[in-house]
Amino acid sequence: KQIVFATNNAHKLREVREILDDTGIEVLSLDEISCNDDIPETADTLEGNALIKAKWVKQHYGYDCFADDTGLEVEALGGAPGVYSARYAGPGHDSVANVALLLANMDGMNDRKACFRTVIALIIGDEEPMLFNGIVEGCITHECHGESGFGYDPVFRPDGEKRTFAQMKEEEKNAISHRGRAVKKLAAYLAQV
Ligand code: ITT
Repeated sequence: KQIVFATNNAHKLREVREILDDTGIEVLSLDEISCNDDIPETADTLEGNALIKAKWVKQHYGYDCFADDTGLEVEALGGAPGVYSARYAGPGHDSVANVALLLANMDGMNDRKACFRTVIALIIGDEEPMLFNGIVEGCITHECHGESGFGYDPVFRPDGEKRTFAQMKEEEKNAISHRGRAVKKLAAYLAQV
């Protein structure tokens, strides 16, 4: 089975391909369907943005596809940055700036509980879109640890672990991550359609 992953994030693509490696599902990138659109993510929920991205590719390119919208929700910040995780430090700023702002905003805070949440929207043929979610609970560290992964990985330590996601191998992160959990639900669904 071939399916397009509607993402411009090369790290997400890599992780998802690794998770789906032994399933017989072939994941095509936007590059491979010659799509380099900057899809407007204007919704104020993860579900909404995942649906916008998947519907865009279905409508404009005709492919069966799925999209991933992910947010980091910090309890003591009232759930921020949440759906705005990609633009936390403002438009045009990268993950390094987002992470620096998060650590600055949490300076002196003892309650560092947080979770990563992924919502995947899937569109097959002319069926109604399906949603799959994955969540991992953890805490925000006081400084960056580790070099692997991407985004907020250097400051997120999942519960029950001594290491941040950025200190883990990709397979270790995938085994417990928000995205790993959502993609496994997606794979189980695709296996029976
Ligand atoms: P696409 O929309 O093209 O898929 P994106 O990077 O814009 O890619 P999101 O809109 O879902 O993705 O934004 C999520 C933000 O959260 C973004 O800043 C990522 O760097 C970060 N993020 C997403 N998944 C993450 C993960 O597994 N670990 C750490 N940070 C992550």
